Amino acid sequence: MMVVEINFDGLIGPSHNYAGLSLGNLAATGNAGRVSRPRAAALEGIAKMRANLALGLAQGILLPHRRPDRRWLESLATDYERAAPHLRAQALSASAMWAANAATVSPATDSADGRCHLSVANLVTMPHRSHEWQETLAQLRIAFADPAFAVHGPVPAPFGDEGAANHMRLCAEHGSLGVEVFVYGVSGGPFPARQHIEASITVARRHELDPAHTIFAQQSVAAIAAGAFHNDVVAVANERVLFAHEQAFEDRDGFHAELRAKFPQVVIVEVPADRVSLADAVSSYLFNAQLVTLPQRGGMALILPGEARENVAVWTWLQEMIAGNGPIRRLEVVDVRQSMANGGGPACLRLRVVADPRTIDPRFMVDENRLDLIAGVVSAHWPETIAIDDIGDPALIGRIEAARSALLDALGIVEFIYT
Ligand code: SUG
Repeated sequence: MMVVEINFDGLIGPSHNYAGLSLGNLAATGNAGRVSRPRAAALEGIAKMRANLALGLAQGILLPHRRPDRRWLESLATDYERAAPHLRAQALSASAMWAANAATVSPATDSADGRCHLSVANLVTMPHRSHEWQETLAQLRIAFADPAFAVHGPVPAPFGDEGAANHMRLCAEHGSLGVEVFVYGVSGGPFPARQHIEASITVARRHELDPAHTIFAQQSVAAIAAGAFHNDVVAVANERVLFAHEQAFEDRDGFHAELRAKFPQVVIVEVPADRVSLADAVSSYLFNAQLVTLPQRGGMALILPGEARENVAVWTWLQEMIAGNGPIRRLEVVDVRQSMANGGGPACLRLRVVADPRTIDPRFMVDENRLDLIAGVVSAHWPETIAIDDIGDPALIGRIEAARSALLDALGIVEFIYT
């Protein structure tokens, strides 16, 4: 069995727009009303997947959901044509692209039953994301139908669960026993805490994790207030490395001590607040990088958004880090500007699953040829632009629905409906 880390990227859907729906996500609220470019957005995401393939990484894909979500509107006793403007925008959002919020994943080695567990995230805090889980779950059930996996439904409301964006795993190598870190927020600041400890504990129990290898850590109140609506905006882990901002965790010292006790090999690469402020970390998405182990060359690379290179404090710090002797040896810069303007960086766009690729439905794995096919559909069918005033235009809605159908046809995937 060949167990590797596979990154499943959410393909950016044809309804990608800037409606400013996420309170506490400064990029999304700051860009509200801007004209979006769904075709360019999806092609940027595809280019990122190609760059990861070129590094020798295994790459999967999750598909855009039906938008507008007519079933959701029906459950609210309305339809797209008659719905209030805010409900229309919430029904149309392409937010399922941020696959780091699709589910929390525990590899088979960490679970008492020896299966890889996936718990779909309920995303209940934000209305536009609260209706994602049904189609995500339907897809996960297809992609991970093999008995090597256990796919779980959502944690019940009102306990907010935002999936892998608030979960990190440290291990000697991907296929060995890991320590899983669940990061939760506490309400009371200016912005909502989207991950509740009750949800994190539920997921850990369902995944049959060993408490000796599990940590629950509170995200810092200051980080949420600075716009880090998910922990993956201020920290990322890969194998034995934790890369984090000094102010990411409420009890930094206590968390480090527990982590060192449970995983003595850990290497903590910390960025001091006096070198990079929380504000710079949030605006540059320095920590929303994909931290990956390079299969061909060894060592680790940080796959960063272009915005990190544009921030002088961040780029200077990164240059010094690379010149040193740390575990992160290489910086790769990708352009995901369209997603970034809604607060989604390279790491938000992907869900990591450690598994044998042969146990996954091959329609959810991609190589260059399959990406060519997808890029062809995107170029032919995705709208070039969406202005916020267009979202009531029936012609645009027809185009969005037809674009997604064309993609499913091209990939040979029948509609995934949650039942
Ligand atoms: O949930 N933005 C997303 C961004 C998610 C980023 N994911 C991670 N950090 N893993 C969110 O806030 C904006 C959509 C809008 O306003 O239309 C949005 O949902």
